[in-house]
Amino acid sequence: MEFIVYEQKGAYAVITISREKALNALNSAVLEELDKTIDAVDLQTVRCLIVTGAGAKSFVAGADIGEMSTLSKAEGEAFGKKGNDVFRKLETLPIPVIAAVNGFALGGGCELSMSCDIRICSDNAVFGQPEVGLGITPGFGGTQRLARLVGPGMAKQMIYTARNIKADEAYRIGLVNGVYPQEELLPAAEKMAAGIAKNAPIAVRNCKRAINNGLDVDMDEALIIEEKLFGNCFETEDQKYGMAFFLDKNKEKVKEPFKNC
Ligand code: DAK
Repeated sequence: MEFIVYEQKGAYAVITISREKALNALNSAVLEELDKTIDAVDLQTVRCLIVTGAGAKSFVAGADIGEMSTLSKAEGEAFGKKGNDVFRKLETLPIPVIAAVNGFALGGGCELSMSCDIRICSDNAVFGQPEVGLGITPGFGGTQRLARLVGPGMAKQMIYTARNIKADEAYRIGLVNGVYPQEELLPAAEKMAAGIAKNAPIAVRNCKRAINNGLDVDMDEALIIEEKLFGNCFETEDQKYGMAFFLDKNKEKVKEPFKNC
């Protein structure tokens, strides 16, 4: 891999997009490598994933404008599909994904962060969808995911004006869950990932599915999705162990790690 660093740290793993000289902009090669890296995540042992960018300046400064500038209509569609497919793969990955946004998250970078379950950022982070200033629309799901995350009014304002927002504003509108000094960002993401990884993995996965799938349908259908995934937990060893541990009044007993089965 030239542009992706993948590191598994116990029960969680970190994907670092590493094309620092172009502020980690996404060209076809980066997207291809990201795709292969996601496919290779060992879902038996990795219970949470972190996505971040290399360096202290940028998460991802968007799709590669140089590469895009010469695309034909057909090539543009193929490029858009590649990005959409990779981002959707991340969004529907069974395990939770945390975006640790360590600087610029513009265009495709903002869209990449929005395909993750949770976003936290450094205090120098900048978010924006600058596409209309380049003569295009957001093409990696920005019109859809931003409106779902921050509401249509705020999403429309950000997209129509192409105005970038800083970390504090991203926090205020609910685009990110927390803001940290740069050097504390990755440790905070890792602490969160380790905390998630400690919980019953099948239950966590079912929560992700219930929330994601439920948001696409009406409340009656959504509650049925939840019921089925709730019921599914009762076929797991982890549910039996988790509840038995709670009911066991022996305070000396130490909780064992969940077995993922
Ligand atoms: N693409 C390519 N190179 C980029 C880049 C980008 N998005 N962003 C930065 N770079 C490169 C710069 O060209 C520069 O390269 P050198 O000149 O050193 O070779 C290097 O990174 C450092 O950048 P700057 O010198 O500009 O650094 P500054 O600190 O002065 O400025 C900046 C940082 C982030 C404010 C600035 O670089 C900037 O405005 N970058 C562009 C941000 C942007 O507009 N991003 C959105 C791209 S549009 C589609 C699907 C998706 C998309 C499109 C179509 N289809 C469905 C077909 C997505 C579109 C986008 O993401």
